[in-house]
Amino acid sequence: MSSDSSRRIQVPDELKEVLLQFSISYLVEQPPDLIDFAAEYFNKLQANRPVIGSTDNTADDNQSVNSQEGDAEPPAVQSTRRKSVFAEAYDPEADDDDEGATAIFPKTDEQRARLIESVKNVLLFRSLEKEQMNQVLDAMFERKVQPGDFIIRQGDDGDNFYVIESGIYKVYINDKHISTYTHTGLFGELALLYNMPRAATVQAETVGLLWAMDRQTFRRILLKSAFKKRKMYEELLNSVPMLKALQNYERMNLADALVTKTYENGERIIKQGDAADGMYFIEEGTVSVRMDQDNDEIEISQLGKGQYFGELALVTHRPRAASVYATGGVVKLAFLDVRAFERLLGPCMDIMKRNIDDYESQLVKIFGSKNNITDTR
Ligand code: 1OR
Ligand code: 1OR
Repeated sequence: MSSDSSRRIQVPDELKEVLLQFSISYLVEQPPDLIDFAAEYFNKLQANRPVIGSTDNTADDNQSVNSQEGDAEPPAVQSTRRKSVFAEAYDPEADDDDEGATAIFPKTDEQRARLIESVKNVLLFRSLEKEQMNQVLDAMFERKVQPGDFIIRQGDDGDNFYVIESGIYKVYINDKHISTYTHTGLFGELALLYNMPRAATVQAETVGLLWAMDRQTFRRILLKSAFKKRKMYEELLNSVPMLKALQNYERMNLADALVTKTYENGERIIKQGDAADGMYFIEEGTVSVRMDQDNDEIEISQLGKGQYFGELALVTHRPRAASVYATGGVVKLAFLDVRAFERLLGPCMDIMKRNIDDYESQLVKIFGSKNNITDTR
């Protein structure tokens, strides 16, 4: 980089994370035009900024992977060194051995707790579903390091990706010290992401603990999951009539903001009277909507795949108007938190309000009177 050997480049974690997220978005989307894609990506990131970079963000906001359906071409992330970075385009369909054997490294409860703590702030992991997260946690293994150990050598083939639990690690490029990790962060992802030789050498300065993940797991689960999640929500969101009011682009934004939650048969998802934290789209299964009535609950509606609920309290800023339970087996929901709701569903507001008017007329039919569910509108 610089010929001035006294100059040390500190690489902020945020920069790495942002570039990594961007790269993954690019790889999973493979848009035809890189620059258009990048412009749109970073504009969106900026528009969603209130949460970016603040100390403790919620998963969905931090996770702004990206949107836009195809337009773009080859990129230039880290263009100073990896010119052919995207030569090997990621083809998740060709990578269809993902259900195959992923290594499992048994862990004690204590180890698992430490691992969870270590990966808590890794954005890349936040887009994982519970199931995938578990696979990833299972596949990670602990590595103790001693001062002076070389974890990665520049130019080698990429084997593992590392999350730091503790220790100080120095990064060298062409024997020049360019940055240091102190007890936090991740490294070794670039070679796996781009299928390129290691870009730098990483050496432990102190004793330390790392959590490693092999290349296959990284690509099969982390990279592939981002792609799959997008596809999955794309289909779900295309099947929700209300969301036709959104542009494709906006729907993809929405897909990025969703978090999958699963509930067992009979489990309560929403409790009438509670404050609202978000709304739900039904990916799989059915739910029963019930209202309190004379110390009992009566079912007022059943909802299934492609339908949504929990929007009413967000629109009216009132407590939950009804309780909602999982019925008929496991229910898989896509949860949208209130902040993302307000940011992303503006164009659907009129439709939601019309549907809410329907609730009111149903209410009159069922209970013979208005039950105050929407009267603050
Ligand atoms: P890797 O798999 O290539 C070496 O193995 C790792 O060092 C690399 O992934 C990153 O995780 C980490 N350039 C390249 N790799 C870096 C850098 C870096 N800093 C840390 N690593 N920098 C110099 C860029 C010219 C700093 C980033 C701006
Ligand atoms: P929420 O945030 O108030 C409960 O949490 C959710 O149940 C509510 O949003 C709606 O999404 C959903 N009346 C009120 N809420 C209903 C109704 C409903 N149906 C589903 N929800 N009615 C049923 C209309 C077929 C009218 C009341 C009888």
